[in-house]
Amino acid sequence: MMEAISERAAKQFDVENVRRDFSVLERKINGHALCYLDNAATSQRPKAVVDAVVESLTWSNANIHRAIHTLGYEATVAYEEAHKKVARFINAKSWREIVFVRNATEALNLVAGSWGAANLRAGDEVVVTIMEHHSNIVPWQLLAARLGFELKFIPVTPDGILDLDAAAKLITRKTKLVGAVHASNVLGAINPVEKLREMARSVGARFLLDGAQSIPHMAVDVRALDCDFFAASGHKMCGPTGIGFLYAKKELLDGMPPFLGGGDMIATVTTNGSTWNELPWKFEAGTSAVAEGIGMGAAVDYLSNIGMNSLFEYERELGGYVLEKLRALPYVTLYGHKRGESLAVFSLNVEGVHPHDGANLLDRLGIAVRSGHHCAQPLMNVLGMDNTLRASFYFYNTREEADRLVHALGELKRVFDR
Ligand code: 7TS
Repeated sequence: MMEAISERAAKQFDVENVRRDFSVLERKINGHALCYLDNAATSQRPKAVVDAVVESLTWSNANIHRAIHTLGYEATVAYEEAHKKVARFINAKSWREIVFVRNATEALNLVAGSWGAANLRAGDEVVVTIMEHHSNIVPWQLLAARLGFELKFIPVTPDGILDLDAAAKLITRKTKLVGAVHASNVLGAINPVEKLREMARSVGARFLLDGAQSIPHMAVDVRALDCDFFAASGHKMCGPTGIGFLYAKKELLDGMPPFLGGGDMIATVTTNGSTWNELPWKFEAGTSAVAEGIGMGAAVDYLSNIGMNSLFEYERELGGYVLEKLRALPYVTLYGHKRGESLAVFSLNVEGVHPHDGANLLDRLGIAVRSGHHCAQPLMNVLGMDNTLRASFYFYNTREEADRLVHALGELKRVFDR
């Protein structure tokens, strides 16, 4: 039954049609058609997003929330509308729960710097997973050094999935926040976040999701997830760089102190003190990334038009195809993808080939992948790897591109065996 539904959804999705929205896919790199498999680092942007940014910069450029002239009004309305689009996209109760920031990193720093600094003290514990990107580790380490609370890590099993038995023991009455990456940027694993949320709730802890990798690929419903915080970057979901968002429940944002102080985030300022603007502006200090915010709104429109379920099914089917091919290569070690559901993100090593050399040779064949530690060194350490090659697919990738990757890995092996 699942098979049939999945096949149908994948058929409705017309990859050749969506590829036409991305001019960059027409590029030749070193004489080969570009095969872009570095989507976990950043996605490409469709024409609709580029047009929205250019349109804003060209025709409606003004500062927002300040001027009463026409351009100021247009920019203000469009920027606010982008918040509403993001709110609808993730099914937030109110658009005032959406705070625009620079990227997921800034969203996570906002949670630590505002909620964390106001609510954590010595004796408390914050529990995150060992799969976190550095951006959901380092802000907590910095704060722990100041406040004296403890940061603990949920381990992974040798299969590369979260160890929920260990999580159940680590999450106790001392735990004030449980934070988890929704989908891993290294292993592709989609984490059992509902189970973690239940553990967090059972001890009265807040629950934070790093959705930087999940939201580009799957339908996200923050009310169904019932998370307190959700962080994302625009540039991984077809939007511009320099823009991302933090979702947080309104009652939490209401009680949190501002993160940055300055223009636009205040209601009144006197020499004795200040009062804060209404949400979300209380957390958006200074002149906003207006065109980028509008671009992220256009990205959300674009993805909604495709349909996140149809996109997810297409990628699941493509990911299954890639997995089968990679597993058939005896000289490739693939990390993760052993149990549970995963995105089409494949971290691997080719016997006898350093990942940087591998990535370099793949680039000569027009194939863009990332090599390195993927900003997840604690995970790499426990899995016993320093560096990997990572091929991360998105909805505009095809089976032909997967075949090119597999063929090129064979080339790598042959070249380095010589
Ligand atoms: N969280 C996860 C899970 C990520 O994968 C990344 C970026 C971030 C947070 C931070 O996003 P930023 O937009 O604030 O930088 N991950 C990667 C990657 O895997 N390769 O390059 C960036």
